[in-house]
Amino acid sequence: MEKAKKLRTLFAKKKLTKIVGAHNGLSAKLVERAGFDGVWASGLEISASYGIPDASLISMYQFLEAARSMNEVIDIPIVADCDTGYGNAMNVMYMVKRYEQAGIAAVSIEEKKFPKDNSLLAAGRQELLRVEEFEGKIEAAKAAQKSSDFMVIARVEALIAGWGQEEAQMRAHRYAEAGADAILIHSKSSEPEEIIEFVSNWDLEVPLVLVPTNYPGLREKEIEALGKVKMVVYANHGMRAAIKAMETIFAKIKSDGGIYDIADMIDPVSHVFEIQGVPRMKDMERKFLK
Ligand code: SPV
Ligand code: MG
Repeated sequence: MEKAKKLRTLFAKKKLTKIVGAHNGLSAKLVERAGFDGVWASGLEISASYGIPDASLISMYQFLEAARSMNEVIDIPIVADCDTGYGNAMNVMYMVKRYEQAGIAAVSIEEKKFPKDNSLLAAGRQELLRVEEFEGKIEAAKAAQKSSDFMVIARVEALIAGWGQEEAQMRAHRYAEAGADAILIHSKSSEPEEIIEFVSNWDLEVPLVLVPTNYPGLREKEIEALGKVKMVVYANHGMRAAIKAMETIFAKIKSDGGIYDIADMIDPVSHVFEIQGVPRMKDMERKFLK
């Protein structure tokens, strides 16, 4: 089944769709192997993988290549975090064509001004577009897609920018009416009350998407009980686990003066080979290397 259709099928189910952030083939494969429904091609993770801030610094093609390399090695759908859509409505149309052609199931674009800053950044620049301009970008995205299964998620940043519940509801309504297939409502509050209030007041059929990074206390069961929320995004937890593990092992090798006491802290290379698909390659070798 096509990836966009797969994602549509997941959204049609009653249960919550759970996707996890990744930035390359390896991390995407680990998300799939862990049993999640899809991959979030995280702008934060992809930027961090270059060792640079999540601030519209790398180009659309670099983000696309990351998403494409993930998509090629997994069977679950990708929701690509496309930041602001890399410019205005024209950039959005160009972007949607390329992402859809690459087999990406959905794109998420946010109502921030280009260049953006990460939403969770303390004292980050959280400047929002005029509502009309972002409506135009959603309409442009929907006009650019070919298959009706491809999804465009509108990401509301009004709570992140501190503009309040009323503004967030108004903007979310306008984007839903402009054709968004889902509304990602983002919050950086450390308590879930802000998001719960938004979800409780949501009165359209268009489903909601949550990213509970800053309010990790809100569990899947509670999200399901709220209704209206169809997808949850665990946006960056693989990368943060990897950073911690790498920092720990590098510090230990440095202080030990060697790699003689770390075997139980790392995976054997055989596990790496297995994830890479070496056994299948060996089967092919037996068949075709003559
Ligand atoms: C990302 O993973 O890049 C996101 C989520 O957009 S957040 O970092 O919370 O903005
Ligand atoms: Mg992002």
